[in-house]
Amino acid sequence: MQKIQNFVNGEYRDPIKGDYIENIEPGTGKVFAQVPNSTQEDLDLAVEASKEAFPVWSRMAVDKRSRILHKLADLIDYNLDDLALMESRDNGKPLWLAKAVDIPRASANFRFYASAIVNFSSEAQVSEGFMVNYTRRSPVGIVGCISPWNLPLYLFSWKIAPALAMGNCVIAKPSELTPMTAFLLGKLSKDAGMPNGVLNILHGEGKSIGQAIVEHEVTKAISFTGGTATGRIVGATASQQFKKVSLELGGKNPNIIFADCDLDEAVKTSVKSSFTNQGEICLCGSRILVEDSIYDEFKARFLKECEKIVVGDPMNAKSIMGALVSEDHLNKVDSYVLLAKEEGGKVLHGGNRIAREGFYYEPTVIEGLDKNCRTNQEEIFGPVVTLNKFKNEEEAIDIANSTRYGLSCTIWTSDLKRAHRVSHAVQSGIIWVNCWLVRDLRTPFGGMKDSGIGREGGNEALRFFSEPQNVCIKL
Ligand code: TXE
Repeated sequence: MQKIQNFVNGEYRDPIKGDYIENIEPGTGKVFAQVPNSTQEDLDLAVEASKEAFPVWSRMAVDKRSRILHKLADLIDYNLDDLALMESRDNGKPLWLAKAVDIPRASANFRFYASAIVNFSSEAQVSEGFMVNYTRRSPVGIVGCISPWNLPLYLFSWKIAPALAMGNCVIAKPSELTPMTAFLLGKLSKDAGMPNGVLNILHGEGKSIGQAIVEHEVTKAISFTGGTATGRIVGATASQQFKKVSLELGGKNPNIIFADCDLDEAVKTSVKSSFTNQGEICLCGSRILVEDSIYDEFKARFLKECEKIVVGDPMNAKSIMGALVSEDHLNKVDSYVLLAKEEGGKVLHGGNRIAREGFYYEPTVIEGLDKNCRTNQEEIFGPVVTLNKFKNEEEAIDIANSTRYGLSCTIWTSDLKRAHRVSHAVQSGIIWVNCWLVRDLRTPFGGMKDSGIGREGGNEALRFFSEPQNVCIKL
């Protein structure tokens, strides 16, 4: 049984108190590793290492920092197969998906920020003959990065890459459900030439070591991705010390389909936006809103495509969906389908656990629910979508905006004016028109309302991980 370790001050270390938690493989339901359940003593070591490393890393020439991050991206590419296998075994997602998306995106995240930092500039204002003002953007110092289980290395790297590029030292905690790729990243960062103590990776439960990272006075900024309930706790803790905090939380994203859309494309992409990664992506379009004139046709075509979805062993190339991340999460998803039936919903497809070892659930489609019922209001975060119809644009926008979330929205229409009009009326931080999950890393990423605060991505993330200072010099 593999016992993974923390990565502190450039070396792998056992947890000081010797406490471990079991890591269960979703695809089999069996324990496949032991994960450190780190404590304050482990954090103290990471803090000392970060403090020691900060002067060197923050003052390192930007192009040298950039080269180290480019090298790390190369090493991720070179180790793609091993990383993808660990990602798939850890999370339950199909191996082909980890190979095609998760690991390449982790490499792309480091490469993007390795480039962005050498092109990053700040501002100066000159009042001729009177004064010069310039904004100095220095690293914040030591930052805490806490990431979730759904896209483990993808989102772990999405946080730590800009933080490192900006010259900060990082104390990072991956989800205790999916620690393996972050564990492997430690060695790769050392092989890339990153000085000891710049990146420290602590494993363990959120309520203990996660909370301790947020509470520690040395972490000056916290970047968190996870559930809205946890984000509320993290935000409240960080604000006590006036820390910078970025919260990328849950979503209950509308997928709005107008009668004038390219229906073939809308159906094909809606299957992906409903069930990719077992529906465990905060950007999934879990509420499908269809203009009533095409509702029956869309429903028939969508259900026909759902029939083709193979749910199975994540290691099998034929599996379109793998396993849900844990037994708890499987029970949560199943409880929402039971709730949907109680709320009057009709299950059109799926709606059942799959009787085999591991945590498998059928892709599930439910219609006939009111927009305000819990099933349409709460984030399920699994392979469950609801179908609703609308009469006109106003009703579509009203339903879309009827939840406390505001992360993303997809709009299917051939009417350009309508695309802009509806986009501007929907309360979501990210809008896709006639596409889904198309990403340009320069764009600000994040949500409104209960989907969080702050924006990741592009220069927004570099600014988040920097401390602006205005210097005014009288001429
Ligand atoms: O997230 P948690 P979970 C949603 C989704 C899911 C729900 C719960 O609905 O069902 O959140 O998922 C750490 N201080 N999303 O339980 O609890 C924890 O160890 C500091 C959407 O995985 O939010 C983990 O590393 N850290 C989301 C991370 O926070 C704490 C993706 C996320 O855990 C902590 C994931 C604390 N007090 C879940 N408590 C998205 N937006 O993509 C926990 N953690």
